Amino acid sequence: MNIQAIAKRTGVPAATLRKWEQRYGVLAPERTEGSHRRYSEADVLRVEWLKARLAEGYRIGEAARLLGAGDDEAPAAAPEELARELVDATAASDPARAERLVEQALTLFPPERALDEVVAPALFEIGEAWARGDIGVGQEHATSEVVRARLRALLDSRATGAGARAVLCCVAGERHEIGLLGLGVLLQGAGWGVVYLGADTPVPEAVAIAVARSASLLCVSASEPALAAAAEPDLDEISTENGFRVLRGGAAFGGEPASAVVRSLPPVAAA
Ligand code: B12
Repeated sequence: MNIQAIAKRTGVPAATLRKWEQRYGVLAPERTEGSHRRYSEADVLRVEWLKARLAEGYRIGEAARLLGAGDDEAPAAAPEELARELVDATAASDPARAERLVEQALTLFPPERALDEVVAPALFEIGEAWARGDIGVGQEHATSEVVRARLRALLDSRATGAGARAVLCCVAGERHEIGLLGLGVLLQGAGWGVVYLGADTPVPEAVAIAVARSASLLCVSASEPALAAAAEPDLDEISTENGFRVLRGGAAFGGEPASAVVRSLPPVAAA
């Protein structure tokens, strides 16, 4: 689209868009042969994101820095580019940059896309690089912790949803909780009240909380096959009389993406 079209879509005047591009480097539209600017949908998202920051009281220079448009850092827009940069930031031991990239992904894209197209592929690649010995466990921890903290901050335990509640936990011994946190964010976005118990939770403890909170859903995550197998007897024992459904997920339970599972759930009012 041309500059008039993006100005109309976003409500930001054309002159301001040119200034943001020239002074702050937050937009990099392609040029036609006649040198006219051509903007993409990703540019629209960036402009809307910047507008939202200005409405919160940020100055444009500060917002541009948050977006990663520093002196030597061209702004990244496509999810696969952000994923690649997150792997690079990990290999370069730069958690501040990793944090900016995760923030960028979660603000520029809806949570499903940020999780499926940035966070999950980047962490997968980081795990592969760790297994090959190309990156150290400290570098992996630094980025995982940035992601974990950011997703945890998005979960609001006061948001009780439309009445339907989901209790989320990892099985006993299981410390891989990022997938479960992503699931929590998506469930919350779909209107569920999320009770997040996190890593390493014995199944009977989670069941007791699900009963006490009258939950409709108990979501259990496992990445390590041995830990999933150890939890199976307790999971099999859960009575349907408790009134909640049990969802198993994570690599050791088939690894279906949380986004697909959340999409397949009935609307929350009916749950
Ligand atoms: C980050 C990470 C860690 C962190 C976790 C930090 C945290 N707070 O979560 C720490 C450092 C703790 C860790 C520890 C270990 N890790 Co680790 N880790 C990873 C890594 C790099 C990323 C995992 C991740 O977060 N992925 C992103 C999320 C989004 O994906 P996901 O978990 O699969 O979740 C998706 C779906 O499965 C689904 N989902 C998940 N849960 C649920 C639940 C429900 C109900 C539903 C519906 C869906 C769902 O939704 C998500 C996507 O939408 C992977 C690399 C890889 N290739 O996976 C290795 C990896 C999983 N780890 C591995 C290993 C070996 C370990 C350790 C044994 C290392 C060690 N020697 O100590 C320990 C085990 C710790 C334990 N007891 O759990 C291996 C596992 C090999 C195996 N057994 O198959 C991997 C594959 C690395 C590798 N390439 O070898 N790890």
